[in-house]
Amino acid sequence: MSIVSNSIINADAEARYLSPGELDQIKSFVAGGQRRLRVAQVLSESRERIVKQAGGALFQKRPDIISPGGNAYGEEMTATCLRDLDYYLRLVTYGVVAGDVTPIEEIGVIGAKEMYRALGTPLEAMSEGVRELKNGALSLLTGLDAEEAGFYFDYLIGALA
Ligand SMILES: CCC1=C(C)/C(=C/C2=NC(=C\c3[nH]c(/C=C4\NC(=O)[C@H](C)[C@H]4CC)c(C)c3CCC(=O)O)/C(CCC(=O)O)=C2C)NC1=O
Repeated sequence: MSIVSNSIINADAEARYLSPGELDQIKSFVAGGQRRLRVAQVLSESRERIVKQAGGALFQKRPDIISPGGNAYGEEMTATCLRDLDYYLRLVTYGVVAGDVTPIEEIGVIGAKEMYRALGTPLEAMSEGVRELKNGALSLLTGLDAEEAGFYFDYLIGALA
């Protein structure tokens, strides 16, 4: 789940101390801690705005999904669609805090494509929605903070496409 717990599990499986290489990796994980927490805080605090804007941008690009016959057509389905965008933004904050894509993968990627196919939800539009989340999120971040967040959004965009 994170470099710390993974390293401990691996080392203990071999009944050994953490190796210098593992300690180095943990050191850089700890050194980036402030930044990751700051990024997660910004995204959490701005979640409503980020999701609303991303939804608006997605529906403008893909009016078909909210038109009759579209997967997100009708008030209830549109709300479910926005809820999914909020889910994915939340998962990105988990990844940022953990410094690892595993929580995103385990909670929101494994089995997701099959599920969306079964629901008739267009995956490329879902991925596009995450891209819009990224645009909104990165407009609130700069430098290494933006880079850090961008990594997790890019992972998800690729995983859902
Ligand atoms: C945190 C992990 C997690 C995820 C990811 C998740 C997704 C998820 N999205 C669903 C539905 C849905 N998801 C969408 C989303 C969209 N339709 C579109 O055309 C757009 C591309 C997109 C919005 C960007 C829609 C419209 C439904 C309802 C589809 C239906 O009921 O026919 C459902 C089916 C059950 C339900 O309606 O709640 C699940 C489980 N649930 C979870 O617990």
